[in-house]
Amino acid sequence: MDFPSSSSLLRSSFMLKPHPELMTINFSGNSHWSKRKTRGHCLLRVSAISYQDFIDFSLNETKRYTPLLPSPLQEKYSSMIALDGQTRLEMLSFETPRIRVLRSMSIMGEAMQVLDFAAFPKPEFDLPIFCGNFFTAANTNIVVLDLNPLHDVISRRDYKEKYYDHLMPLGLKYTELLPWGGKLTSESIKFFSPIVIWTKFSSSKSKHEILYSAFVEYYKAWLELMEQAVDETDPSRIMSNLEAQHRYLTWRAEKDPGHGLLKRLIGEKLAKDLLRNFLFSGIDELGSKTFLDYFPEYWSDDGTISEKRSIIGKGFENRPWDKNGEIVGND
Ligand code: BLA
Repeated sequence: MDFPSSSSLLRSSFMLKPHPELMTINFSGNSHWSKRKTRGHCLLRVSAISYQDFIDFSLNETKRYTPLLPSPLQEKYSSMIALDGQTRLEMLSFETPRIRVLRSMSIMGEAMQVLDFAAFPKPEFDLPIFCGNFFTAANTNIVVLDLNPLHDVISRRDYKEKYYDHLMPLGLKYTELLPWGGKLTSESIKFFSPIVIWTKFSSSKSKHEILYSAFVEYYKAWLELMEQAVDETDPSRIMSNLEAQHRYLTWRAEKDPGHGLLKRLIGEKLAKDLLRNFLFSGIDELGSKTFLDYFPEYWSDDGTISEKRSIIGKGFENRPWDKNGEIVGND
């Protein structure tokens, strides 16, 4: 089954001149957040939601563990204004002795706020990849927060035990507060861990506060793992980490659900460059396999990569792991 890259709702909120009501969010409560009254409701503008606190926290917290060094990506990627002339993209990138790339991209506009934050370990470490992806538009928030497993948690029980068993209570706490977001591209599930937070919600002060504390706790948990990690010296294990990370980068640079929006924001050429050389940088350096080598099911009749986002289709109406992090599946 194929499906459009993004809903007409999201397209209209970006492409058309935004209707004032589409740019606001129902909100009731007292806060310092920017709000205005319309027809008796307190409305919170999308542009009043900011992911800056998330970035500030993560950089300050990382510095408590390790020196944050500038990344070579900084020179080329810092900020951009989208084709609409008002939406702003901000990029930050660093490295540390154990982190190959620590980077964030935030998108700030009247119709959307986005954070894409990731930490990619050096190949000597089999650490999970930290992944915080938050998309906020007028009517919805789409959230993925996870310590994405580098190796398969189903076939590699040792990997699940090493990194996730002790984090299950943390995962359970937040997956109750931020419930499963419903069906998603089935291929994605293999890139997710048993503690993944995949959720959708309408904006409210309390939901955004929960999301912030989930991000803080997940990032702290990841930093602790990084601190304790022992670097691998066996060349075959380093190679296996390298290939697993390359496969992950190859998948996301080609099929991440945010691509359509990114292309509309900055045009196809710049979007491709940003994806391959900033967001998922390492594709050209960590390995030489192609997308079709890793995912041959995407071959199309003319020998190119199928444009479908998913070959299997959407699945997983409910959370497919039990409280012990065992896959139960419920496609
Ligand atoms: C939607 N983003 C989604 C969805 C997921 C993710 C699961 C639901 C749609 C689907 O089923 O695929 C996120 N999927 C991920 C992540 C991984 C994965 C993080 O496999 C990691 C392995 N989202 C962003 C950014 C933008 C963005 C940077 O992170 C925009 C620039 C937008 N995400 C975005 C939009 C949608 C979406 C617009 C709705 C698109 C749609 O449903 O077609």
